[in-house]
Amino acid sequence: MSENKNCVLIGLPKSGKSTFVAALWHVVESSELESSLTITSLPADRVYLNEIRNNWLSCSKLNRNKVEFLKHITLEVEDKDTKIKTNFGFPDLSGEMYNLQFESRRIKLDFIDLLQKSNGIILFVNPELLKKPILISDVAPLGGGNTNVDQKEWEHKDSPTQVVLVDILQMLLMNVKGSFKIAVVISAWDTILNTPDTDYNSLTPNQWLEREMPLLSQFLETNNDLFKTEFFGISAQGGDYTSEKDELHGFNRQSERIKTKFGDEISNDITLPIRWLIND
Ligand SMILES: Nc1nc2c(ncn2[C@@H]2O[C@H](COP(=O)(O)OP(=O)(O)OP(=O)(O)O)[C@@H](O)[C@H]2O)c(=O)[nH]1
Ligand SMILES: [Mg+2]
Repeated sequence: MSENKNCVLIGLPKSGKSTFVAALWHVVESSELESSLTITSLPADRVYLNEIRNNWLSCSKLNRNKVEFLKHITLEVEDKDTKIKTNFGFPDLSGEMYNLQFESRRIKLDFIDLLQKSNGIILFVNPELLKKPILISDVAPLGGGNTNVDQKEWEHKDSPTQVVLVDILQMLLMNVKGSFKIAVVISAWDTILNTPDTDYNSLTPNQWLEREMPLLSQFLETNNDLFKTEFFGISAQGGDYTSEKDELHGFNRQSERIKTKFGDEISNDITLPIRWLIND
């Protein structure tokens, strides 16, 4: 008998959700590499999974999912060590929907239903698309005076990424019960590994979040009585599809281009966050 576990993938547009799903599906279906989880039966509906996987294999960017998009995916997975089987459900959703949740401060009932059936979430952050806070010192020197910054009406889309994510998490967490887990995935981790600054490219995912998104990091830390948190740096593509395409195609086994940083360790195992979410 397999246990049922569910999680919701959360992240703003282009945060890397669908690319993660595409790479994960390739890894578990192809069994090219030994990973922590394997699938024990194929899901009935594989059309979407195969479509995004084909894009992933040919190093082509995925289309952004539209607001109303919701693709239910359930995989029956087995843990390599414990041999425990789990039916793991995780719908792929549109990042635009989360933007709308932030703007309207409303969550649809069917989304609340998804959350209440879930044991956790995977929160995706794309380090390439961070909107950083603007410091008061950058805008107006003390005592006023001229500034070179254009003045304009504030809009929701001007909010720093970490403010939006904390707001979304606060709304979501009001609707969950029992023990809950948050796996934070910093996507496009290759962009961090490829920077020449050795202090930066050697950061653990947790240290990266503390440094680049302190509000989100502190929110997760202060609320650690409400949920457990773990941090993963994942390069689901393995690199940039334009400038590094030849190198990415050069891998005999495409699963080898994936990189996962967990603590100080780097591996190809993209299943690690799922395994952490599933295990008690
Ligand atoms: N360099 C690099 N870029 C990545 C990686 N993963 C995703 N990206 C890029 O990030 C962007 C968004 O990827 P998606 O997976 O489509 O993002 P999403 O969260 O599904 O976006 P929505 O469907 O709009 O919610 C694309 O431009 C990808 O090429 C990676 O591992 N490395
Ligand atoms: Mg998507």
